[in-house]
Amino acid sequence: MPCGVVRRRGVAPLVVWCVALAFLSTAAAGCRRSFSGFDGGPRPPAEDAGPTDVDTDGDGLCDGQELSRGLRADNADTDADGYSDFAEVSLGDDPTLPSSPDRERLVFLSEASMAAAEVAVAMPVFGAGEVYQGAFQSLSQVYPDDQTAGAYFAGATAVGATPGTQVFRVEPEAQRFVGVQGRTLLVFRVRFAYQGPVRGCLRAYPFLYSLKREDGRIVGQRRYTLVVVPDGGRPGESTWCGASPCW
Ligand SMILES: [Ca+2]
Ligand SMILES: [Ca+2]
Repeated sequence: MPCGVVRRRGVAPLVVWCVALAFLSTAAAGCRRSFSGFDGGPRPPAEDAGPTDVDTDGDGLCDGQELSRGLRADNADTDADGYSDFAEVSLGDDPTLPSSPDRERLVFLSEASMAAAEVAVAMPVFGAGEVYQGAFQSLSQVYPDDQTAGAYFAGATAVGATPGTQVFRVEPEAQRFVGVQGRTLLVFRVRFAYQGPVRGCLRAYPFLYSLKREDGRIVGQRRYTLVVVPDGGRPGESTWCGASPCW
């Protein structure tokens, strides 16, 4: 026990040390409460966080949540990066950091009939003749509607490898590379198509693309966010969908 380390130096240092440990423990517990969120954790107590049923800026995040996270309750986009506080919190991004979310991991899909989007996913492997197969997976729904990225998923294909000579065969529709030898970059294309009702506001859905070896082991994984954008709009100009009641 750390307290024992200072016991030889007298009672006063021991008390100070223990009080400090108790303070830090309490502070850490408070932080865990504040940042519990869409993983199903409890809301912070009202007396710690402020109003829990008022959403002054209408972004979907209650004033109490905004204050407990150091966000502006009167501004839907605290860091002015075009992504609402509620969207960033729900996706696990940092609503106080303009460089978050990572723009390299966003896929934009227009909310218009026949609209399509795609992303190239490249993952390196070091093969010894094995089979590698890609797989799309929607992450659990964190935005307050009934959709996931899977609702817009239109298929994925294996498109090529670098160097191509180190792959025996490519099976595009099966998302599979057969007989991979040595250090090789495997490239897949993941496609989305818009379908469903027009909501006229931005929303975002996370998804994973994973690479499995033939023994079932996942050897690569990338996380992206599909951002559905009103026709002709974009982040920074269009309004983000909120939540009612606020979270
Ligand atoms: Ca709010
Ligand atoms: Ca933001």
